[in-house]
Amino acid sequence: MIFDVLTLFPGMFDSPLQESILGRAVKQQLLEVRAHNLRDWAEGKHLTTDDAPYGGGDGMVMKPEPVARAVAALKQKSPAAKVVLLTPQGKPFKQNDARSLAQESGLIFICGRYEGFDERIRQTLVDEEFSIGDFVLTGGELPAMVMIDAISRFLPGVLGSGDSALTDSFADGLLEYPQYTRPAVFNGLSVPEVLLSGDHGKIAQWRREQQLLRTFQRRPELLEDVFLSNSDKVFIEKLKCQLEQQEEIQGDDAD
Ligand code: 4GX
Repeated sequence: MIFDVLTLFPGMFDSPLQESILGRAVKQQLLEVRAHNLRDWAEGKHLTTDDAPYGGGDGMVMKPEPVARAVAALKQKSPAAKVVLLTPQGKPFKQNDARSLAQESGLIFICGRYEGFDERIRQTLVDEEFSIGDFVLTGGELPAMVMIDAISRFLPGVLGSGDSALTDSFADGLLEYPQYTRPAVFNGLSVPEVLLSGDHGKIAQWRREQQLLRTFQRRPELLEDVFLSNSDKVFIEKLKCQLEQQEEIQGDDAD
């Protein structure tokens, strides 16, 4: 897969792609990231890529023409590539988006600096607009790198069989169960006995219940979109009853 990135800071993509799993995948040519300097498509003595906003106000706005020229040039080489814009106003980027974008032959990421884009970039050049979370960063480069990382895990051969994308958190839409390794006691805390029992059926059941418990406690909204077996549903009903009882006790205390 080819990821083209338009940015004023192409160097930001170097080291994350040289290390660890992505470093190996790049060496094996399973993916390629081409970071292009947007200034290469700028014009004028100062090669400006930004300008003051119409209507006044603080901050600068990214000019549309350099981005349009750059996207046109990149699309000549990869006509099928989808153009992705990173902004806090975008659609929240989810694991399912990573999974489906991994099916594309190429993606072109537009990374903004400044306070904003000329709206016509969004209207005429962009296929999909994503946000990686409800916080404000200094530019779109780290969000693009985050998306490249999450998408690359779904490309054939990138993950070894050990850390398969199919078996980890979110593969089934639930949070992960707690994991333990040696020593058996650490800072006075023991490993749950069931994990030492050797009973693989019991261990699988405990892990499933821990996943359900964690998801129920920390991210209950995720349970709406998950396939639940009958025994999963029974377990969650128990959790709901426990929660109601606790709330009754707290209500009584307050009286
Ligand atoms: N998830 N940012 C983009 C510059 C900018 C401002 C306005 C277009 C319009 C972000 C996020 C994010 C900060 C990237 C502002 N570009 N992107 N940048 N959160 O915070 O994706």
